Order: sequence, then C-alpha cells, then structure tokens
Amino acid sequence: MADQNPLLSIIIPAHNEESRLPPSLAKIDAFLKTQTYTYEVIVVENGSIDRTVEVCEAFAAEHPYLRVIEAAVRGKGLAVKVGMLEAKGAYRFICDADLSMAIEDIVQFLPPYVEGYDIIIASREGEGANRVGEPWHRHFIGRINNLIIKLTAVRGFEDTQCGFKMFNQRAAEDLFEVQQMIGIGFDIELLFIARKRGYRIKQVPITWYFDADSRMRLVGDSLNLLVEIWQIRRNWLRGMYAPKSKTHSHSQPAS
Ligand SMILES: Nc1nc2c(ncn2[C@@H]2O[C@H](COP(=O)(O)OP(=O)(O)O)[C@@H](O)[C@H]2O)c(=O)[nH]1
Ligand SMILES: [Mg+2]
Repeated sequence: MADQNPLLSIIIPAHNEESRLPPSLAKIDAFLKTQTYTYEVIVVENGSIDRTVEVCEAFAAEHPYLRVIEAAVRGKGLAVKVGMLEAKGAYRFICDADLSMAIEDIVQFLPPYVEGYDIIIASREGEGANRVGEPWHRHFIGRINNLIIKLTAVRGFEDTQCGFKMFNQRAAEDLFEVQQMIGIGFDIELLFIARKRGYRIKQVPITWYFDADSRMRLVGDSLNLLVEIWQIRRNWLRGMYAPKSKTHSHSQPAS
C-alpha cells in the first residue's frame, strides 16, 4: 500500500545497478504486497553510466510507491542522506541494491521489535549472524577495519558497515540533517553522532549473502576510512554536529 505518510520507507542507494536492482525491486515488491502496513521505496542514484535511472523509472511507472531521485554528486553517503531526508516514513530503512539480506528479515526492524529503540542496525557478526560465501580475506579486512573503528571512532559495534539500518523518523531527521560524510565513513559518522546524542541503538544479527560484485573499492575505501574518521572527529570538535534548531519554524506563528 502506497501512502503519503507511510509506516515504512525503504531507501536504496544505487550506482550502476541496472542489472542488480530489478531483481531486488521485484523481491521487495513481492514481499511488500504481503504486508498490511503502508510503505514507500526511494532509489537514490548518482553518477551511474548505465541505465539505472531508466530501469527504475520503468518499474516506478507500474509501482507508484517507488520514487527515483538523482543526486548531484557521487557517494553512497550522500545518496543515503538525500533519500532519508526525502522519506516520509515513521521507520526509514537503508537497503543495499544487491539485497544481500533477505527482505523478509526487515520485520525485525519494525514494530514491535523497535520498541525502546531509535535505531536498529543489522550486524554480520556475533551470535545468530551468518556470512554466506564471503572469502576469508574480505572478512579479515572487515575485521581490521572494525578494530580501527572501535579504537578511533565508536565502541561497542561489531559491524558498523552493513548496508541495512533502520532509523525512526526523529532520529533520521535529526541525524541526516547534520551528516557530512559522503563516502565510506557515513555509517560511522551517524553512529558516532547518535551515541553523542544518546539515541538507543540495537544490533540485530542477520544472515548476509556475500556478492563479489561491488561498487566499493576494497583497498582505496579502507584507506579513506582513516581519513574520514579523522574528519568526523574534526567536525565534532568544530561543532558541526550540533542539532539544527527547528524552533524558528514552529515557535514563531505568522503575524
Ligand atoms: N547512489 C550511490 N550509491 C552507491 C554509490 N556507491 C555505492 N553505492 C550503493 O551502495 C550499495 C552498496 O554497494 P555494494 O557494491 O553492494 O557494496 P559492498 O556490498 O559493500 O561491496 C549499493 O546499493 C550500491 O549501488 C554511489 O556513489 N552512489
Ligand atoms: Mg553488496
């Protein structure tokens, strides 16, 4: 069911996804049709040189709950920010285009499971989690990155980088408004700010299916990680994550 103010918004960042996205959209559609709540899906594309936009628009023509947005500059972080701020849902879910998690698992990110939490992040680590088909060296690099993240940015998360995360409306509007990172560091940045603001964050172990086809660069992005963590800490010290005041738009009635 499409709706103006849906319960669920699914935000899909997409860069050169003409082949991976259509089967994912079909799976999402088949699942959503079975649900009783309202929903919308937003694809945010930027910098693609393939027909990502065209294939999404063709799907949208038959499925009015889907919107396609083209963002100006490349970067998964920017795409997610644009989508999260465009979304109208009470619960807003980031979802990778390759749908490397079964869409049915999304129920664990919705009521009643969200009660008492503002943010729920999927985790490919810890009891109950499964990583299917991932080569050991990819996992190893991921663990090194996680160690770096724990030592330098945010503690307590075994997997900050999984592409499936839910934010309730308040957390989404608050955090994505101040998000600065457009690249690999955006997940860490969001969790970093969320912690500072006292949001309640739950980690949900999932079964995750490795897909060798990737839009991320293994070595380049790992180096960027350090640079971006440094930028996050610098932004924090400069006060760039201070909550944006909404009072002027609400407290001043038009005279
Ligand atoms: N809009 C947008 N999406 C991106 C960009 N880079 C990666 N993505 C998307 O981010 C998601 C994760 O990418 P993926 O290739 O699955 O990365 P991996 O699973 O971490 O290797 C996919 O939906 C990509 O299309 C980008 O620059 N812009
Ligand atoms: Mg992937």
